[in-house]
Amino acid sequence: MALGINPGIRKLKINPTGMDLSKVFNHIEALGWTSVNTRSTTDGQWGMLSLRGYSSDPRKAGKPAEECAPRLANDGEVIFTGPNVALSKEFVKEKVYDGYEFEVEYLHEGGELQNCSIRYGDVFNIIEDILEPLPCEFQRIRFAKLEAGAFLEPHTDAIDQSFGLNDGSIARIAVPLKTNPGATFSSFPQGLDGAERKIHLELGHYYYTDVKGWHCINNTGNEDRIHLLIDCVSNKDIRRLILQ
Ligand SMILES: O=C(O)CCC(=O)C(=O)O
Repeated sequence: MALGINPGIRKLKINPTGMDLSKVFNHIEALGWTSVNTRSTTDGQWGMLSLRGYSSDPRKAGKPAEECAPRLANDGEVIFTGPNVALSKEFVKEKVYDGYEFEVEYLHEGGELQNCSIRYGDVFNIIEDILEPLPCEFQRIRFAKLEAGAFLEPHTDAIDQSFGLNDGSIARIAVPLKTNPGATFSSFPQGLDGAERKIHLELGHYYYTDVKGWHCINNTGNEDRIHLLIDCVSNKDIRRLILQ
């Protein structure tokens, strides 16, 4: 049975992490962020660095276009007609992502799922402690930076069919590693015409974020916001943690 549950955003009952991550941030700055341009961000305002993904190169945070195969929308409309179309930036931008301008290279990463070269470096060992309470295997694990003053306008990641809570689907957990009160995550559980549910994700806590639904993020603070985005492979234990 497909799980029709749409929990939007939920705080998980896991004790928040409270470690000093300054060495991690310094190291990431030295390695450099990979800029992901969207319609509302340019020139590194939205940046990624990968610990696990489809390349050993931490700068390659994308996933295979095959994850975004053909499917039908509820009203019967074909909303993504095949992997090759993912290579058309225009189509992805205008027709599929509806507001989220994915870079072609970002979407079309071709390798096997693997740990990136930096994952077990001494500096990042500390991140393993953050992952430890999550009872599941992992797909991609990324640091994501939203610069001070930047925002991602409302979008859905529904292009990626792997999101969900059924066994084997992907549940995204976000853990704020650096944040400020002006950093918010908004979800629109009834769609864009419905109410906006805006919350600040607290430092070190774990949040399930339903990125298949409409959402946007904002950083009106004076400091960058850095989240660890953990793509969990759903199973009954992680589902229980999310839905309890
Ligand atoms: O950083 C986040 O929590 C969400 C990022 C986001 O909007 C996305 O990956 O689609």
